[in-house]
Amino acid sequence: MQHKVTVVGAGNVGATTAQRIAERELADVVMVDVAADLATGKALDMMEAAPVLGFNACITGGGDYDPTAGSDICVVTAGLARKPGMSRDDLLAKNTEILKEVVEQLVKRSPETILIIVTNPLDAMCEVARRVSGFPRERVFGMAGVLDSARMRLFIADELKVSVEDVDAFVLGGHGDTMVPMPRYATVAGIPLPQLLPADRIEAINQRTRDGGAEIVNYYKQGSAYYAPSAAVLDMVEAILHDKKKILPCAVLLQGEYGIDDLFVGIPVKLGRKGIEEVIQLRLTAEEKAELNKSVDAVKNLVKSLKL
Ligand code: TXD
Repeated sequence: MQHKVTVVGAGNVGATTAQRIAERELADVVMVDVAADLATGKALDMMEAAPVLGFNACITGGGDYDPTAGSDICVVTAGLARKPGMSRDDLLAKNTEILKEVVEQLVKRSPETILIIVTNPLDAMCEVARRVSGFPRERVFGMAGVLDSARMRLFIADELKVSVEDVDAFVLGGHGDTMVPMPRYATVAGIPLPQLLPADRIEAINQRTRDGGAEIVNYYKQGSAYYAPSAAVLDMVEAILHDKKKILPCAVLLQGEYGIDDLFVGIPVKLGRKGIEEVIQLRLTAEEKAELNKSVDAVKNLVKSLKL
């Protein structure tokens, strides 16, 4: 393949992401995990599907970072997943250590790569990756908004009994309980959502979106969502490798936009070959801005307690 994507963490999200990328023939994939045999085994298992499914991408896996050299994109999913009753923030200390080690290894071998962070707590882990890599914001950002928005789009489509393809929606803010669904900007075949549903139904969709991660955790008992998260990462990887200039909500380091400085926040951005090519500025109502500020405060508190 022309491109190489590294996925660190061969667990649920990492392995499913690797599989999706390879099956689409977007890039060769290198999986790295501290559980080296797990990564090696999953890579081989996926490759043994290649003759049946007919894809030509190569997937390898192990504990060594050397094969990651020269990666176009590195996706970081390494870390602990949430257990029931555990907040994303409980993961902070442990995953900071992991991120630090992983990002150091990656950027040593791929100094020009684009880092997509997936590990929770997402917005804080993006900040860890930024500090450790020293990368500009164009090349270090996080996946959360595409997933949260996909959930919102599904719930809208379900409510209105329409195709998911007709529904556009996005979510702003941190990837946590304070995320800000934006129904005013949601559309169904171009029709604004507030024209189609009463306020109480919209609020129910917003709340289910905020609780979307926990809803899955409660079913799985062990571990958290990975089918939709890996699909969301795929969307970002494809937008970058194909230079699509696609507008997707990502956790981006704001530098004055929305009156916020030096903090990772979920905002729609334009993704292309250079990574983040533009931060989209939306006009928010006073109420939306207040909600966003609440979400920003939650991220700020987390970042403040980072030990790095
Ligand atoms: O929207 C989002 N951003 C998210 C985030 C959506 C879903 C999952 N989200 C978070 O991603 C979740 O809370 C976790 O922090 C990560 C990974 O979730 P996953 O469900 O894939 O967790 P697993 O299955 O436990 O996999 C984690 C793997 C596992 O195989 C470990 O051995 C490995 O990470 N791991 C490491 N790999 C490399 N290096 C180090 N140090 C390391 N430590 C653990």
